[in-house]
Amino acid sequence: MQTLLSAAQLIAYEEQYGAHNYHPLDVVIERASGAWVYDVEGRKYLDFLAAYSAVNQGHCHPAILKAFLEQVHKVTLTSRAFRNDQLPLLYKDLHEITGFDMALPMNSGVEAVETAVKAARKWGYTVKGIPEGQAEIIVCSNNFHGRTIAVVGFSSDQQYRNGFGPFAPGFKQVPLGDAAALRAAITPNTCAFLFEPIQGEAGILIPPDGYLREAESICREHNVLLVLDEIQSGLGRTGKMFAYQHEGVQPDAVIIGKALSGGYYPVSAVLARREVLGVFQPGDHGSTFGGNPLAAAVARAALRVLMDENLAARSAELGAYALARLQQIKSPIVREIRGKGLWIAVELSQRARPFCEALKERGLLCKETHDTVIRLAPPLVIERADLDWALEQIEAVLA
Ligand code: IF1
Repeated sequence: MQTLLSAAQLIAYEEQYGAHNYHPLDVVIERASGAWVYDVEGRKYLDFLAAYSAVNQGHCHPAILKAFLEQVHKVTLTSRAFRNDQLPLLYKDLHEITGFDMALPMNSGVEAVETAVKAARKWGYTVKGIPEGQAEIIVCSNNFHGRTIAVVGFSSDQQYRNGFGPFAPGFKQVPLGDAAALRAAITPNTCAFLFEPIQGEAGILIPPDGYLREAESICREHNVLLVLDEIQSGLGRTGKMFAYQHEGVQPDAVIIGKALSGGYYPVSAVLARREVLGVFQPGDHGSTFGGNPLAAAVARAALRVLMDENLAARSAELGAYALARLQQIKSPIVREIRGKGLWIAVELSQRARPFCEALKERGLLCKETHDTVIRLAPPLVIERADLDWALEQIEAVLA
């Protein structure tokens, strides 16, 4: 549909009638393709956020569109009261691609996080033998797992929590990368250690090499589930299908979302060993939309694109190139540049927002995180020449 209103008018509507829980850059996007987006005034921008990694496959990928359109004409929603012909195929694909025994589909990322928390607690009671009501889950400080009451309740960021309590008990925080703190936090009632293998919102914080292996062995030693939130780090972003593969660990459960649909539709899932997801009995958990045939068809196509186009390998190659080039920048305001795959943080000694504004003026869309970090996360399908152009813009604004 052609938008006939000006950007200014659309922004005015949004400010007047929408809740102000965001402070977006003032670019009003009307359409997109691959790594490029186009605003209502016909300007084009290279997308260096990729909807927080939900469009790793690029915007409006034609293969996902085809699957979406085919399915939307057949049946979109059956509820889980009945079976549908798409969900079993998604289960099989997820099993074959990831190796996990079972999956449980949900919609938004945070719903899948809640699902993993429920599975871990029930596993704690029914398998590990923790006394009812006593299960503890260890999380990391500076985590970001979503916005529900339970999940913001175990955030360390005051803005996410303030004004929203009371919160669910049963969560403890340890710093990411600190194996001794993890070991000290474990009690006989600990059922799981839940964390992002690379913390996205916290500023693309990468724990020291070997930490995942150490966390895995501590969890094994104490019969604690290793549960990874790969909603943002997974599905190719860091240069592997999953970030945990960089260290060859085997989590008990992994949570995925975002790029599981390539941006067409909210689709998330918990993947786990049979012993973990096996705790759910009929009626224990569910969702009206989770596992619907449209979501399943879209997710299958999105996964197929990741595999067919080797997007994880592309992320590794282009990411290593971009990181090396950015690290050449000599600028007094650059504190550190770090990243894995096409997921790079430029940490400044001053506020990042003005630089994101300046990059927007040059046609490059980035979003700051934690005030001083510019995060770079283009769709993994980005062309090498477009990446080069973007790096030139970043070099120019930092010079
Ligand atoms: C927002 C951040 C990114 C996530 C991980 C679970 C979820 C997310 C590791 C929840 C969601 C989002 C949500 C979005 C902005 C964004 C974000 F800056 F807030 F932290 F990506 F960096 N686990 N991340 O990153 O998934 O329920 O949203 O589908 O504005 O809240 P969801």
